[in-house]
Amino acid sequence: MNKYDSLHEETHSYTLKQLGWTEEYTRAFQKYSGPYVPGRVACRQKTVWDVFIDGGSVTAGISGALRKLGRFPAVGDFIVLLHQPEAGSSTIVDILPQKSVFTRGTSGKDGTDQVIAANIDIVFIVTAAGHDLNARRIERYLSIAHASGAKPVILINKSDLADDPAVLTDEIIPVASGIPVIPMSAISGYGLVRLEPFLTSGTTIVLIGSSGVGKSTLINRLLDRPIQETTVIRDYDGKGRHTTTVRQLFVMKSGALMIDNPGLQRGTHDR
Ligand SMILES: Nc1nc2c(ncn2[C@@H]2O[C@H](COP(=O)(O)OP(=O)(O)OP(=O)(O)O)[C@@H](O)[C@H]2O)c(=O)[nH]1
Ligand SMILES: [Mg+2]
Repeated sequence: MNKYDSLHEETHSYTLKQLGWTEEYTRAFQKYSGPYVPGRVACRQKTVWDVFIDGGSVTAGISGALRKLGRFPAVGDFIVLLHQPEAGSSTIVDILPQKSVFTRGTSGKDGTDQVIAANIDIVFIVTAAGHDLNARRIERYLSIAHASGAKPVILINKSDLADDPAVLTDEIIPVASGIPVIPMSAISGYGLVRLEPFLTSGTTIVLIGSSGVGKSTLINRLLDRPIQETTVIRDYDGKGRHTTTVRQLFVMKSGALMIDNPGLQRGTHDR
């Protein structure tokens, strides 16, 4: 056994196709056979990755070769896994070509963009009624979303706190250049019906936005499993607020795949 031994193995009923796998990935995977299986990264811990495979999930490490190249799989990446359950070991040995890469938009110390998630179809830019609602901030998120190649949609959450939810969109529509702007409430359910066209099976959606706008609350509402499933990845900060600390991919009731994110920093130029 090596130090990247599988830490645990769980079963679920999702096929790779339900996890967003397409013919393109089948072609890219063709050169692998034998003990290799394809998978999709659901969560990156510090040095291990939670990976969905056909019908189950495993915790895996990465090969020395990937590590040397600095190629660390991101949430949403489709990967090649050297899966040897009899040896209790699972190692990610390759990352399949990415259809889109969603980055923070700023370069890291080593000059590489910080990848938020890979293979994203739609970006839900989440803001909320109240002090987070700001056209400059939305413009900044839109430029990151456009650079990724994924389709953006703007959600104005907590519309239950506004006297007139329709008015919430007034400041945002002028900067949205035709992109849908949807006032909604993850708590009351207002406007959720307008999300349904985007929540199709196998579609991958990443949620971005400031801390506290309700990204995790929305995911909890749309999840196919009980809310408790998400509590393990959320910290309680003692002030009555939950904060996401780990980026993670979840499967929704509708079959859509949603990636929850820790809140992004509010930019200094937003106001
Ligand atoms: N009134 C109201 N409160 C909401 C709504 N959605 C979320 N909240 C509340 O807003 C707070 C923050 O919600 P979270 O879902 O943890 O926010 P988040 O965007 O995931 O925050 P981070 O994980 O820190 O990025 C919680 O107290 C929620 O109950 C809503 O539609 N209406
Ligand atoms: Mg959260």
